[in-house]
Amino acid sequence: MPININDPEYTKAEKEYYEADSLDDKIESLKKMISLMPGHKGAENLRAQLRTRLKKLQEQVVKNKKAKKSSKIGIKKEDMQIVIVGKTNVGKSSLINLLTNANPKISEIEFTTKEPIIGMINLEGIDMQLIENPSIDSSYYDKGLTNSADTIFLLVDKLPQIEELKNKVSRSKANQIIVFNKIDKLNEDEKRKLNATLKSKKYNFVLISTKTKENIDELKDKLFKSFDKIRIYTKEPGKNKSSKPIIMKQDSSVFDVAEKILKGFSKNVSETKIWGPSSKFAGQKVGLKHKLKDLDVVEFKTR
Ligand SMILES: Nc1nc2c(ncn2[C@@H]2O[C@H](COP(=O)(O)OP(=O)(O)OP(=O)(O)O)[C@@H](O)[C@H]2O)c(=O)[nH]1
Ligand SMILES: [Mg+2]
Repeated sequence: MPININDPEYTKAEKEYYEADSLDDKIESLKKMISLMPGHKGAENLRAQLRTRLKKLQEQVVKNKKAKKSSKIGIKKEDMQIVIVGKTNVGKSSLINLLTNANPKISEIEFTTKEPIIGMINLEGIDMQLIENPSIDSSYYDKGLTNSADTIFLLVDKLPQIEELKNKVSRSKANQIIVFNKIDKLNEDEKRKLNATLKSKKYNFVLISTKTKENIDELKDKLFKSFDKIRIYTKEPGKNKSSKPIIMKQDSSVFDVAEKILKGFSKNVSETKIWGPSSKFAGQKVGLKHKLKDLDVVEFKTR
């Protein structure tokens, strides 16, 4: 039978418990609640219930720690980590399933994912991990995972969720991409309006559907851009550009690319021509200090 506890301290702890957005905070407030419980017999049942809940949360902490450890195994230094954050049922598992080799359970039942799901994806030659963080409004959510990400997808299927998520991840320094899912449910007019609203807020966003695979390429493109890397094609005089770009840091110069592909022999370069976004015209001759942009093509003539 539910009992009424009139202690304002207890009520405060209980409120903290329900509002806590991390496991640690939940455990703290639950411990406080237990310590503030009245000692009489009528409260025995409730006390037992709270203790069971506490035990479950503590077990989850151990599990999450294990999952986190395994998520770090085998990551090469240049690898990137993307974490999907969102409320339950927005399609986090569906997105992992679509983009990576992982096959998590997808279901209309709430809180299906109870521990982080890790999938691998290779984008433009960069290996990266895409991780589903369990629903942000559940005790399975792992704040640390979000905070260590390079980029986070704030995955939503309704507008008000955006501000809610943004508030909850305010401590993370990761790049943020708002991914609005399930647009297959909207008609053209609704899509246009949604697009205009998100634009007016100056969000970095993309509208997708994991069901129809709409705009998934745009999502990948936005993801690549969030890493602050640029793709540079190289070419030899009289030949076509390389089929695969080399990946360089943002703000790299012609010198950096020459050093990388000529393995330190940039002094052998006698002439450099460029095509693409950083050139004033196709085939422009530039010096070694010239700063490159994403998708430039660089041609080196060596002596
Ligand atoms: N119409 C439509 N339904 C979708 C789309 N993406 C996912 N769903 C459905 O939404 C429900 C939830 O999908 P999940 O991928 O399991 O969602 P989740 O965010 O991982 O949910 P939890 O792990 O339970 O928090 C499932 O019934 C999916 O089939 C979409 O693009 N369009
Ligand atoms: Mg899931």
